[in-house]
Parts: sequence; C-alpha cells; structure tokens
Amino acid sequence: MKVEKRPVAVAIYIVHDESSDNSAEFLGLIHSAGYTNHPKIFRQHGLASSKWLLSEGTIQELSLLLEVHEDQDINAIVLSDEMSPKQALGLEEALNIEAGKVIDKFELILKVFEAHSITEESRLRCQLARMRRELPLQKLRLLHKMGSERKAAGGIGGRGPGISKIDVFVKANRKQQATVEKKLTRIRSRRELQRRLRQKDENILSISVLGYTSAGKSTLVNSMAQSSKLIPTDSSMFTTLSPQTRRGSLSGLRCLLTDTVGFIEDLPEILRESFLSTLEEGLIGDLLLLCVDISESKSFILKKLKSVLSSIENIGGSSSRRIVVLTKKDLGISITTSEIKEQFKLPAVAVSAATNDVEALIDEIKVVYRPNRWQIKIKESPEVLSLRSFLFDEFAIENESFKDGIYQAEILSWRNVMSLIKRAKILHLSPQIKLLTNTSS
Ligand SMILES: Nc1nc2c(ncn2[C@@H]2O[C@H](COP(=O)(O)OP(=O)(O)OP(=O)(O)O)[C@@H](O)[C@H]2O)c(=O)[nH]1
Ligand SMILES: [Mg+2]
Repeated sequence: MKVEKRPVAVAIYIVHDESSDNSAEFLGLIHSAGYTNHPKIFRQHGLASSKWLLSEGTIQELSLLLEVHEDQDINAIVLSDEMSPKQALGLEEALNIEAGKVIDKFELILKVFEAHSITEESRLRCQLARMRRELPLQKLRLLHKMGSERKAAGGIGGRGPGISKIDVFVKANRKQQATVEKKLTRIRSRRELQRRLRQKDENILSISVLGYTSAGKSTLVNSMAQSSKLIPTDSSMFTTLSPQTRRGSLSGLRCLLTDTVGFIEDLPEILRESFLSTLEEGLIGDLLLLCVDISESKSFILKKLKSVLSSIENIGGSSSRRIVVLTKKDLGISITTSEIKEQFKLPAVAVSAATNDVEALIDEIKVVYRPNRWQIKIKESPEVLSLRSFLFDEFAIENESFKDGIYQAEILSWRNVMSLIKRAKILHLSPQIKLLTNTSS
C-alpha cells in the first residue's frame, strides 16, 4: 500500500511567557493542518525584530537548515505568532524563499479550518477570511513588484499600469467579499428561522455545548442525542466548524442540543471576525455546557476554562445558565469538580461521553434547569395504553398508578405537557392535567 507523504513543516515557537508553554497546542495545529513537524523546533524568546518577527540568529540558523535540506523537501516554515504583510515579505526576502512558504498563526489555523470545512457555510467563512487577509498582503506584493520594475527601468514613471493593476485587484477582492457576505447572511437567517420555529413549536429547552477545541463537545452531543446521524469527531483540532443541532432525550426529558465551533486562545482577529456569527450562535441556548478536557494537566484545565469564559465575554457575553463539564474522565483526572466549583463559582460535573457515562451531567442539568412537574389523571379504558406509550416516548414519567379505575402519573417536562397531549390527538376522552410545580417562572 502506498502511504502518502505528509508535507514537512519547520516549527518556530515564539515564547512570550516563560511560565506558560503553548508549544504542544502549536504542534497540534501543525499536525491538524496536515503537516509533519520537522524534528527541530526553534524556540525564540520574545519578539526580536519588527522587520522580520524573528531574530537575526534565528534567521541565520533557519537559512542553514534550509541549505542542509536543499534537496529534501521542507514545505513550510510555520510561526506561532501572526506576522504583518511587511514582515511576511521581509522574511521571504531574508530567507530567500518563494512567496507563501512562511506561514503564520493566522494561515496555520485557516488551513486547519479549510481542511475541516464540510459545510457550504464554513467554506464561505474560510473564503471570506482569506480574502480579508489577502487584500493588504497582495497590495504590498504588487507595490513591491512595481518598485523593483521601476528601479530596473531607471526610476521613471508615475501612476502607471502597476497602480491600475492594484486598483483592479482591490475592487475585485471587495466585490467578492460582498458576494460571500450576502450568501452567508442568507444561510444564517435560514438556520436561525428553522431553529426558532423548532424551538417555538416544541417550547423545548435548548442546550448549547461550548468549549475549547478537541474538548469532546461533539462526542458529548452524540452520546446525549437521539439521532443516529452522528456528528464527526476526531483528535485533530477544529473538527466541527458549523453549529449542529440534534434532538436530545435526557432520561426521557426532551431538549435540543447544539454543538458549536471550538474556542482557542487568541484566535487571530480576521478569523474571529469571519467566524463571529458562528461563535455567537453557540451562546443562544437556555443552558450552556462549558466543556474542558479533565485528563490534561491542572494548569491547562484552568487556563482553558478561563479562556472559554473570556471568549464568551469577548463574543458578546451571555446571561444563560452554565455548567462546567469535565470531559474524558476515563483517561484520568487531574482536578476535582469541587476545585472547579470553588474557583469558578459554577456547578461542575465529570463525564466520559465516549463510554456514555453522562448520568451525572443529566442529573445536574435537572438541578440547574428543573423541569416542571405535571399530574395526569384519566379513567381506565383501552385508550390508556396508547396514552401511556405516548407519555413514555415524550416525557419522563414518575409515580405511576392504577387505582380504583383511575390511571394517574406524574410527568417531568420542560415543555407544555397540556398542549402537547392535546395536539397529539390520541384520546377521545380528555384527561385531567394539572401543573404541580412550575419551575420556569
Ligand atoms: N477517552 C475519551 N476520549 C474522548 C472522550 N470524548 C471525546 N474523546 C476523544 O477526543 C477527541 C476530540 O473529540 P471531539 O468530540 O471531536 O471534540 P470536539 O470538542 O468536538 O472538537 P472540535 O470539533 O475539533 O472542536 C476525539 O478523538 C474523541 O474520540 C471521552 O469521554 N473519553
Ligand atoms: Mg466537534
């Protein structure tokens, strides 16, 4: 079998804070973008030159490495920071390499996004981000080219064909951006309408699953959803790029579960802007489940949870209730739920969605968002059998009894039981339905 060779990338990790090492996440992104890391990782402490982003020492070392590997492909040089268009051109010149071979954090994450874009919406959002970024970069490249041509021609010329080429490029880019933005607005409004109709129609509790990328959000939604249409999951980062909604049944309690796009610390600005409405959509739920991988080190868990909470605020905040969900507990636990509760003043539970161990979460959801309790009473008749099977399909049932020719049960639901039973038209006789405890008011 022929194994396809992955392109090779040299990683340059720029260390800003000695106490917090994000290089593993950076290497994870490189891998998720489809590259193999070259074994040598450059670590540069702080920013060295505003011209190149890198220090002269790093540039010399890199040039040497590129020389040694001349005939062995090094496909990309990847920086953990973002570089300006000027720095990109400066680095290409200093390293004497072709345009586009030096990749920064923006380009790296965009590549991961592009690789995982399976919906039209995420493809369009990636296109938009790329166009926004290309505008200043290509403008600079064209200006640079014009400068060299003018020099070669002896320094004469004013507003020549070069400038009009730039104008044409800028106009075309802006026009394409506007077209993509229009398409995106249409897609978003369509989905919004569908979601509202579904929610209004069913008066159902909506739960959004948020969290850092790869925290196990999609695995959690799959384990609580009733649907056989599973959301793809993978160890690579940013597998889910468009919100996905599924019907859920939590011990008989129906709800809507929305899986969302993962967060990462310091998402580059253009990507944040281009995916903003997608990220905002995740905050719409009545209840937010904030997922964080409990098998990671304690410092990472705390850092990622803080990053998720600050991302929520940066996107625009949300007043919805929240539960911290510590995922992947089957892989080992490096922090207790009490420590999280203490530090973040939020309810917290540990789960293992991969093994369908999510009961603790369902119980906690029922504590945070208590369902209403209804009582139903009806005279025994053959019709009661159909009623019971409807009730068991739709709700959580407790304290069921058949006494003195009367069937009686208590129903737990976030929905309006009365109107649902009426609408289902299963009975000719009307049962007596009473709201025992109303927790939503
Ligand atoms: N052992 C174990 N692995 C899990 C569990 N939950 C998720 N995983 C694994 O963790 C990886 C990431 O899971 P996903 O559900 O794709 O994570 P996500 O948060 O949706 O990730 P993105 O969509 O990329 O943001 C996958 O390889 C899952 O199989 C769990 O409870 N236990
Ligand atoms: Mg996912």
